[in-house]
Amino acid sequence: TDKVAIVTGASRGIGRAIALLLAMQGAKVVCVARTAEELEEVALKTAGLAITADVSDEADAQHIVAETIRNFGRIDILICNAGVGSFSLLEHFTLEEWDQMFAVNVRGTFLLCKAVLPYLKAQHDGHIVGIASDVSKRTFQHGAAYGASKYAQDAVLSSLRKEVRSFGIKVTTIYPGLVDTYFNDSKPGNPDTEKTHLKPADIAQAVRYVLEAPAHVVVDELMIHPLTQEY
Ligand code: NJP
Repeated sequence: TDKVAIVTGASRGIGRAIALLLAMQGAKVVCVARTAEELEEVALKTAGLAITADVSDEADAQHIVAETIRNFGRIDILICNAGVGSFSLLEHFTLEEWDQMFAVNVRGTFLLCKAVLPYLKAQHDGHIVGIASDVSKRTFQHGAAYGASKYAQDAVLSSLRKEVRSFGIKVTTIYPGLVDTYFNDSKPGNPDTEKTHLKPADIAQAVRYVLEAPAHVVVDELMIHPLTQEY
């Protein structure tokens, strides 16, 4: 493939694994995150473009898309992966934490989708893949803020799917269970999570599967859990 793909949250965890796999398959990858240093390492490995940006900022979202077009002339794939989460009883959440989860998980998805759409529509082609969560579809204690943001992100993506189908644009939402990443201040690779969590590469393989569907097929939704996870 010689496709051009924007991957948000590409510096670590799931986004990094997606960026590496897409690059291995020959895609030109635009790697986005807020922290330049980690991002440069991934951009080097993917021989792609690193853009330090905050997906929750409208000017940054437009900049990501403009730079992609300036460098590669088109956009085929947008992976809305950047996300944050923290967990506590509702009464202990601060307004700041609430707003931050909605800013990155919901506004970020909205802004990036909005910014790429004119290009995908003009091409009459393109694929948006959102990394949502299994908790986009169920509630749990300590998850009021994160869960609400992931329900909202899911609604953004599934509304969009219905709006763009007639333009030849696919929208896929992936709902992972536990994945061994840096999410919520965790550290991947410790022996405890070996059996209980998916690996970022497992999600990257799911992304590959949905992207490789024949032209007439769209995978709307894909839920993926570790076999051991109770939910
Ligand atoms: O998390 P992590 P994951 N603008 O922390 C970037 C969902 N998910 O890979 O900006 C731009 O290792 C951040 O870079 P930096 C989850 O909700 C996960 O697990 O420098 N980029 C880093 O590259 C999320 O949507 C699990 O801090 C921003 C990346 O995002 C997605 O999977 C379960 C940004 C985060 O890497 C990837 O999370 C589930 C911003 N404003 C869903 N804010 C799980 N891990 O168990 C953050 O159901 N980033």
